[in-house]
Amino acid sequence: RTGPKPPFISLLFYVATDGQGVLQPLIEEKTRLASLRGQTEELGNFTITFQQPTTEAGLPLYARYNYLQTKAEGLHRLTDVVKLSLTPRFSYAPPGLPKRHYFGVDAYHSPAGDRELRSQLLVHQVTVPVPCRVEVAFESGSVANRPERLLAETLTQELDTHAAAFERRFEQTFGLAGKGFSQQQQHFARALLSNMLGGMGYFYGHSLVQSPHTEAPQPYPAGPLFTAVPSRSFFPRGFLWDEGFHQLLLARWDPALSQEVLAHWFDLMNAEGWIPREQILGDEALAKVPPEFVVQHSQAGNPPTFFLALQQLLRQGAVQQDYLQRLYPRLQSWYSWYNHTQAGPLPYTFRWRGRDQDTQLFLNPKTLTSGLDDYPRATHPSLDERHLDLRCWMGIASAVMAEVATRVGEPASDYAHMAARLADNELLDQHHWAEMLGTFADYGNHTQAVALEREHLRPPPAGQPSPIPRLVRVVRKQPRLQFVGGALGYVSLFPLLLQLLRPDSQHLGSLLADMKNEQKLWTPFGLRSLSRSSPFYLKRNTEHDPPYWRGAIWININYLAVKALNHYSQLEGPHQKEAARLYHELRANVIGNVLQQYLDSGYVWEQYNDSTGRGQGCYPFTGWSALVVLMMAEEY
Ligand code: 6A9
Repeated sequence: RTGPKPPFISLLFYVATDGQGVLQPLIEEKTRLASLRGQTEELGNFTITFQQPTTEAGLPLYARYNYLQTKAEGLHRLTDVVKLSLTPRFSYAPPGLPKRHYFGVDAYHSPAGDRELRSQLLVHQVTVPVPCRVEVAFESGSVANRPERLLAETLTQELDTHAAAFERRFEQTFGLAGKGFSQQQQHFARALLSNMLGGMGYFYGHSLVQSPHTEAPQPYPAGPLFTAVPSRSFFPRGFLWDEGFHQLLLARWDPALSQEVLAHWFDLMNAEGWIPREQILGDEALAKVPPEFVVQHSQAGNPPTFFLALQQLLRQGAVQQDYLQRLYPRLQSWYSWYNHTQAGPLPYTFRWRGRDQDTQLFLNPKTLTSGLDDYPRATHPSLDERHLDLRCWMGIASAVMAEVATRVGEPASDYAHMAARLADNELLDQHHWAEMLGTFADYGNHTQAVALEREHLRPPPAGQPSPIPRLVRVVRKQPRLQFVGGALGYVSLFPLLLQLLRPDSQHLGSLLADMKNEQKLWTPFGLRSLSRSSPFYLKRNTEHDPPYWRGAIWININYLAVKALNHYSQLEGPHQKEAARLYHELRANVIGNVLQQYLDSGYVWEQYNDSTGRGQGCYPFTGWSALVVLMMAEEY
């Protein structure tokens, strides 16, 4: 018979141990790995069963089987071992069809030498026509006493029961059906929450830390961290300020879980009260990070968003007194670390440490510690800088500290005093209101006349190759101490975002106007990070460093904006109506776009394009972008 040959495929399932544990295969009909029993420290006893493939309707299918049982140096070598064991000598001949050859796992001879072979490896290979259905069942020893095995219909029914329970609890918690959201919208919201929950992990290992006291980076003490992550596939590790945002959502779902996560993070604090920003714990996490990002600097901060999460938990009435009491000394040390090491040049001002010092190669030296990476700051980093966002974070931190101190019966007045000073709108004006710019701003050594240009190189001596000219920064006008102009965006909004402005403040009116202005921050998809009119808007920072927080829409900050607008819409004042209007529009825009992009692409994204709304950056990113669920639920 001529015509296209029906397609067939081989599926290979690997089962391997990592250092300890045993795997016992059960082989049937000489080449079929039917099941295996295993036992490891982490998993205890378990069985894995490879059912025979069927059609989608459940009828038996022609299939060929191969298996491999061997040892490998470690998990990172499994693919090599499998590849080296493949031979093309196997044949596939369904009744009535011509015989064809395929590659199958066969014998593998581990290379000579006394290398330690840490991993036992079993491979089940099944070669079948497509479409087909293959069921692989993992059953933990703890289900041994069930009347039926957790397979096929039984498993499907169990899953359905759990899914239905999840849906009920989701509705009780967030009430989206009650608010009139469609089935599709509810489904989307449940996917966001379950992805964040599913991305949570238990990590163990040590950071590599550079402190001013030692010459080379030193390993931090090893320890555990139970945490959510920004992106399961791209950044599967803990990030400090991301985690505070994650917990705003998870605290609603399961406050005990949130408290456990926060406790883990606070136990990673060193004697000086510092918690590393990015947690790269264990070999697997390390394997995903380029070497230049591995070392954590013990003078580097990150927005203390755990205070927001704690504030949320306290409002929920979910925190036990003894938990607070045990947390309190750690909170004190953490707060004091920020207060001392990130102090600004004047009382009640703050400055992020650790900005890039090289002013020659960057359009604007980055401030990774602020979390807003390349958001434009003073062009020439100096000790005179005052950072508005950090000051506002410290305002929240101080208020939460005062509240916690009171609750645990410790002296609260220093914290309360600090909170009052940082919420004092006159002092805020003095340090950060830039009359000439008509907005709040950072202060520092700054010039707006900078650009990246191709450097001019002299022709090389005869016979020498010409070097490639780099993009370098040219400064056309010397910097001077002033408010940082040309940088209207998320940083300027912080006094509103963290609700430090009084509802009758006239500056509240101007921030609302800047928000709503399409030439500045407003888009149909959410607030862009940097004004369209800024000279830094969508500008690269170096040849190899595309714009990041220079225009794109980020969901964590949009969440803070929606929350703050909701707050101001409830307080009497001259801007109440406008705040309410913007609240409804911004909320609808952000929810609408993140949902639309999810429907179009199947993913939630790290950021969204301010001209098209398209998801961009890494994906799936079900970290803080999942805060859309709280916007839908109107839980702030
Ligand atoms: C670089 C890349 C395969 C950058 O979400 C985590 C952080 C945020 O805290 C921060 O505010 N992201 C934001 O500006 C991602 C940082 C990823 C750094 C890792 C290595 C290799 O990955």
